[in-house]
Amino acid sequence: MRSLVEHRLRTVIRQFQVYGDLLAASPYGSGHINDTYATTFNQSGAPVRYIVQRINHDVFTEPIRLMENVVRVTSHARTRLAGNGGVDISRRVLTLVPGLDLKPYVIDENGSVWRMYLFIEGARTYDVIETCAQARAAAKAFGEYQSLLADLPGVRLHETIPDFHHTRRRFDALQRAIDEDICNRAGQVATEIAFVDEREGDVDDLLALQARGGLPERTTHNDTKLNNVMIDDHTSEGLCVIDLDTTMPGLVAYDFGDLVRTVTAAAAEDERDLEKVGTRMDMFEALAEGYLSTAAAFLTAAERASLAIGAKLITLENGLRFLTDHLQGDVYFKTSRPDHNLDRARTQLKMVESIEAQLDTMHRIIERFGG
Ligand code: ADP
Ligand code: GN1
Ligand code: MG
Repeated sequence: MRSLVEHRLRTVIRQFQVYGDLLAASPYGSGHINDTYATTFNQSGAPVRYIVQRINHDVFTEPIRLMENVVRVTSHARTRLAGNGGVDISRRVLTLVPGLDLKPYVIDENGSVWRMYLFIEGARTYDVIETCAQARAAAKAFGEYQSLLADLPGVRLHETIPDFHHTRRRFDALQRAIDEDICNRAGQVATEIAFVDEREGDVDDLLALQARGGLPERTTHNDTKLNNVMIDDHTSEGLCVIDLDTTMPGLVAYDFGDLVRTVTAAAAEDERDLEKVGTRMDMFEALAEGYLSTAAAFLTAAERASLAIGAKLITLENGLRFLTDHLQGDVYFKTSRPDHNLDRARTQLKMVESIEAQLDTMHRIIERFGG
């Protein structure tokens, strides 16, 4: 007998405009937020795959507005790519499959919002980087994504998570979690709390610069971790930027920074052996080269100078967020073992230390590639 979950999934899938018989559906990927499934249909005798996702509405409280953003962003990127004479466009930008009512999503009986995308074949995402060439390719793709969205027409995109990268508010949220200590875990993380407290002044760096008008607001991705870009299996190029839920107004420094956080890391985000954790400068160099090859043309001098700071701050921010979630009882990020968020927080703080030690070199490398 099929499980209730599978039954619900099949019921939702039937409401998308897709031909053929559903052959299989199973959980897919290692994202921390949405529920992602790979599904396979028999279409005229050939298996064709689609991605189906349930949007996490605890995290994204206005999923319909979020989908409005996704439609605008993917339509604009598709038009721009076609205008540039691009080929293979359905592998270079996400394509939504509409519901039977032609809406770009389906709402299930529990009120959850689901979407379906064409499955991008012949490409994959990586949780841990393998080569400098992949780093260069991933960064080039995110630079191009920002560049494609630089002339997005119409009103400002919805902020799908308000204050998503407001580092001061992230710091304050951690302080509240420490004060409340609802799971009685704060005693266990005194070292981590002390580390973060020493850096309190830093959390305002980019916020202050932006408030003074020193950094422009752009349309940014805001979740540029390595496993949010598909790398082509054959050409190794950064083919398609995915996970567009947080594409909204933001600072380019955090997009570049999250690449540094996830790509230069010598170990996985949840590695327990901190001896293995640190930032690798060969990877950083590849990122700077790749990113600036597509982004340098539209960046201001102040933005270029903010990139390395962005790397430090977004890594600190992830450390703050994982630690906050640990103290609050693991309610935000998906976890699969006890102390999972604590392990993640520790790697992030170790990465912050490593980035701090190499900040001057990072600035010099960025200058070399067009800063
Ligand atoms: P989350 O918000 O949970 O991180 P993602 O949108 O990043 O969800 O999807 C999770 C994983 O599913 C990705 O890392 C990627 O491997 C895979 N994936 C997502 N969309 C597609 C797609 N259109 N084609 C192929 N794989 C995809
Ligand atoms: C989440 O959705 P995913 O797994 O790509 C999170 C990011 C964090 C990241 C840490 C919407 O990204 O902000 O940096 O985990 N996404 C959201 O790995 O909170
Ligand atoms: Mg993702």
